[in-house]
Amino acid sequence: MKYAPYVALASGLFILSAVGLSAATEVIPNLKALPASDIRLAQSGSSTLLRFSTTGWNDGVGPLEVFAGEIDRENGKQNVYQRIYNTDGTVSREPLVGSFIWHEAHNHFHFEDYATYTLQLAGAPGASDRFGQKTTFCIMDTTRMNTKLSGAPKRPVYDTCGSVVQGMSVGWGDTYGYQLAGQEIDVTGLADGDYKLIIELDPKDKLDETNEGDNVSIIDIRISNGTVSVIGGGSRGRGNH
Ligand SMILES: [Ca+2]
Ligand SMILES: [Ca+2]
Ligand SMILES: [Zn+2]
Repeated sequence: MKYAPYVALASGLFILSAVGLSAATEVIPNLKALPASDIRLAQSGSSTLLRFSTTGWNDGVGPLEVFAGEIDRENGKQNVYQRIYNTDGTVSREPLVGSFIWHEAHNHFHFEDYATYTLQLAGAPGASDRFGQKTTFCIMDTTRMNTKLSGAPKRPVYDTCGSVVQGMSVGWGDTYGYQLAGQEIDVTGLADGDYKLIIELDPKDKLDETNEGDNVSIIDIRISNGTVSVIGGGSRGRGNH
């Protein structure tokens, strides 16, 4: 029994450190994709483009924040890390989540692998899918979605397209308007018919979120005689870059 006090002391320390760890809980964001909005056909030279607005928003418990790190010597791109905070405002961890790349047409840095756009022939998936070009984003608070959520600021926090820090606050969304470069799928020569326009956010699951299962939105559209109409699942977009 000589060593019993030491055992008691050791287990007491263990309990203290376990309590200490649980006091600092991570506040993790959650991206959600709204259905595409402002859907229209536009002619560009000899190409026909399906243009649309995209809104993703954060209904998680913490901000989505990414920041630029060092240049990756392998690919020459700027590494981007996600900053995950604790409830007490301290930083919990900063995992590597991708790259910032310079977007010539937008004239600012974009976060890679933020979203993918797919047009799928309804009833025959895979038969005639068309894809948007690689979609990159400047992430920022452009659209107030639900500022009644716990931790949601009343005003935008990430209000510029930063070259070092970008983010999306709790309760805020980021809308990319249909007129912006990249907000299109080439539908030249596509047969009239019903299609599903699918938006997937964080398709490579680089960003840590509370729910990885709500990142896809689908809207049913009909393309006929040079016009496009929504036939199900729609919503109206707000705000713009
Ligand atoms: Ca999500
Ligand atoms: Ca994710
Ligand atoms: Zn941009």
